[in-house]
Amino acid sequence: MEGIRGLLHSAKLIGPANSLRAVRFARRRDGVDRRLAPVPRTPRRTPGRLREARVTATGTVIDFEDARLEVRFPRAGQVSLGWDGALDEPSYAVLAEAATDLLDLPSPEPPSVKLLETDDGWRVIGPGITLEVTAAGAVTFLDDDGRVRRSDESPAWDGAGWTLRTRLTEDNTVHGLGGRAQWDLRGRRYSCWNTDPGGAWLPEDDPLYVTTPVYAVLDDHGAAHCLVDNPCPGTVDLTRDELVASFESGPLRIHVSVGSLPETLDAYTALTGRPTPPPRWALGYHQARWGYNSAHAVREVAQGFRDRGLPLSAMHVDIDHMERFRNFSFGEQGWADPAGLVDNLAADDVRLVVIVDAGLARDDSYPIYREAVAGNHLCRLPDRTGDDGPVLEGVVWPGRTVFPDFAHPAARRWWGEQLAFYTDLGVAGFWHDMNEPSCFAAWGDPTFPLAVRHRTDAGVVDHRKLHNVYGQQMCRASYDGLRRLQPDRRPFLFSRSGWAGSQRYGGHWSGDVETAWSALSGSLDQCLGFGISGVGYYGPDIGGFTGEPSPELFTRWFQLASFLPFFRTHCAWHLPRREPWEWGEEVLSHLRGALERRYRLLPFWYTLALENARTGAPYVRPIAWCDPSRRTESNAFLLGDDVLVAPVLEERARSITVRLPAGTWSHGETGERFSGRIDLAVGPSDTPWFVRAGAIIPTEDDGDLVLLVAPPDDETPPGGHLLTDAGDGWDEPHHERYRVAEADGALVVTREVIHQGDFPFGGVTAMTVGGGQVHVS
Ligand code: MIG
Repeated sequence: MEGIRGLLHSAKLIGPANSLRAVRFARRRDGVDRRLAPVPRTPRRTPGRLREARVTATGTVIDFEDARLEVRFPRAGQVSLGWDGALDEPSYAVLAEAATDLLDLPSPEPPSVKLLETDDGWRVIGPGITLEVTAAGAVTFLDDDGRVRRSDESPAWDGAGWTLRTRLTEDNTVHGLGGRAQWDLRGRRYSCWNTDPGGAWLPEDDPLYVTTPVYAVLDDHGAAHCLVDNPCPGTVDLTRDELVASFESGPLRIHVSVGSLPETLDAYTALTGRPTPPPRWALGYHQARWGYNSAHAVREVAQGFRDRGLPLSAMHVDIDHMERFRNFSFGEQGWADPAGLVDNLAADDVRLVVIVDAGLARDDSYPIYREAVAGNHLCRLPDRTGDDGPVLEGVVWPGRTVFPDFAHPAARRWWGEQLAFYTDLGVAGFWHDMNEPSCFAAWGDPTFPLAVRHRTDAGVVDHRKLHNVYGQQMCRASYDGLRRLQPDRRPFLFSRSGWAGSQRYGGHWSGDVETAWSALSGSLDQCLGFGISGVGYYGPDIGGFTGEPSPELFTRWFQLASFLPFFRTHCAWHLPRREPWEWGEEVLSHLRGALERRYRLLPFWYTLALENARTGAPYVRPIAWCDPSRRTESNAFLLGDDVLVAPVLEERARSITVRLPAGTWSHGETGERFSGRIDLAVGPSDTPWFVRAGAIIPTEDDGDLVLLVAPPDDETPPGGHLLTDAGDGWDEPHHERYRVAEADGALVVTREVIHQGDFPFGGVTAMTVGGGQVHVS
């Protein structure tokens, strides 16, 4: 929103005093940035002619007249390319460099690489992937079957900036780029600059909070997945028959994996870090709201769930819990006994999750601010000579606000220690907001001045080079802090902003998604796109953040989110209450159905979470996961490999058309068997879901493990598996595998324990999806 209308809108939201400050901030920012040296422009440069190529200890070096290309093979089917030393520059994405202090890193042997001279350049043959490099520096990527998976023109430099063009065929689709609200991204140009859209977003809005240059290009054979490992400002232009990546500065460095979609995500998360597994409770239902303004209000809501027999795993408190919007505080009024609140919730097995903003109140009476100043942990502006100048002051909820320099190792460590305030009280989870970073600015980009200096492990850089990883480094600081504070617990953390590798620290949520039917499917597209970008744990604000959903829209959103990893209702303070019983008895019965199904399916969700942490396979998978020819579809999705969900995404829908992937599928509620394209009637309580024939889905009932079996068809039965553990901690999960067979006219499931670990269930029984008898042996 621009101009006067935008100003008025934000004045209403943030109040008159902060609006005035926002004007002053924008003016000061423009002043500071006017002195910023522009990115130098020099004549366009290309690599020039190829001179020689040789194999080195780590890969291959190819020298051109005016540039050097280095090629490394981190693992089979994956290749890293860097121009002019880019592969040796520090990375926030790649594990070896960006690792959290606490991870053990394997150092792989360099793989064997062969170099062959061709008519027009060199062929570099690595494990599972071959490059054809032309004399001009164009690169074609081939898989082991000799199929072209990707084809790049030779790059071009313009001063510090560069452009890389990748050919697209007409039937390629492109997905990912962080948290975009569209599945197939072709036809538009995308900015890579993390942005708080300020207000509510709709699917057509871009950029949003997470804009990582990571994407998959799909065709009938599978995927070419690519990370452009450069956090500097850039764009990805998909308006023509090519993908044009242009960056203002920073390393020209890409990591490409080829193969099936599952293989490429495995390779991507091996390189940039496996997703951290959430504790088990985080897969249940979360109730949030901006506006729970006392411990009493929180307790009352939790009680509302208990009184009605509705399951609940966590209550979230927004900035309302803080004393004058100060991180690491509880308000003096209404929040006198936070430990008591935690205990009270714990009695019902409910956890408390708190919001943490990136900024800190600037106030000498606030001890955390004084410590941050004393420890020199805050972001600074340059002085006249370009050295460290005054501390950056922005405007956020506390009014005058300063910001930790999360790029700085000592600041990260200090920040991590502050979380003890919450963990000592028993707070179980952390919700990171405003870390794009976001500031109230009356006009222009609502973030830091670009001139802000960040003290990274590898020297001082200005905000242009750090902006996109600020949120990710905040997560790193919190995650490492939590690991130190509670070594036996798995951190639960989710963040509005992030970048490549954020999955090491936690998940994301939608941020301020608009209340609209288009945003309902937009939030599913965002989930699928995050999955391609390496982040599995995601969920939207059910009902949308800023509007009043109709009971129907709320119900459909709740039903969709009950099939997404992060299942949470949230909205802005000025809206009516949204707890499940606020909608009347009829709606409550639909919501109760979704909640109860979710909790029955928790062993399945937990298996997906632990699988995600092992292989990077997202919980929520596009249909293209099993059928690349259906890569444009995003109105239905897979959970794992064997469950298909066809959510109702349209207003007043009375029926829904579902195209089942190959084979027979059992309806999740009735057990009725279907295949191909079907039309199904849907009532207000229905969210059609199906289980693939022969699959076995772990569910639970009253402490028992219940194996849900979809009767096999003529195809080979895939069976199923279970990963589980004590619900938290770092012990190797219990792993068992199941097969189903028919014996004497009855179905029999056999269990095979692959790794004996903590097994938290009483008995083990089985039944068919429709409730029919199955024996367990
Ligand atoms: O400027 O903390 O996206 O979930 O309720 C708004 C108040 C700040 C934005 C988050 C939203 C949260 C709200 N925050």
